[in-house]
Amino acid sequence: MERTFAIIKPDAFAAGDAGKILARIYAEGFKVVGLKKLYMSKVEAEGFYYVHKERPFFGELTDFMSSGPCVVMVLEADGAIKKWRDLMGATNPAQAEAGTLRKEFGKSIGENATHGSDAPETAAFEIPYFFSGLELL
Ligand code: 3AN
Repeated sequence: MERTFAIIKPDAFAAGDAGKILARIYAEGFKVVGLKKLYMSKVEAEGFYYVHKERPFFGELTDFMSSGPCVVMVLEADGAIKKWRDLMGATNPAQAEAGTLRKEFGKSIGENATHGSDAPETAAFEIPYFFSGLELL
């Protein structure tokens, strides 16, 4: 079993799509090991996305992620990292395949409804950024 870190981003949460996204997560067979709503500060968003700090969209990305509440989760499944990224679809919703979450709920490359760890090392940083061990029992 593998764990990955996932976010229902502020755009999808504000649109009232969190329940529909969670229903898809369960339907696809993930175990939800951790889940909470939070309202990230700008500094917290900058820390989370520090690997992107040199990218031109870093300011826009961290403004957006701290623009409203989101839902952070730890999902468990066989091959959870790839399985969740497949369910999310391409970063740009316009290029995401039919049936993916970003196709259905994303608005743009920045406001794309969901986040998921892209590798085991990323998950190993992202999970403890938001969750303590006690929250994942
Ligand atoms: P992914 O989330 O699919 O791994 P990355 O790692 O390329 O995509 O980008 C990290 C986040 O930065 C994405 N979730 C996306 O919302 C945002 N992002 C990527 N490219 C752009 C862009 N050109 N303009 C605004 N935001 C972007």
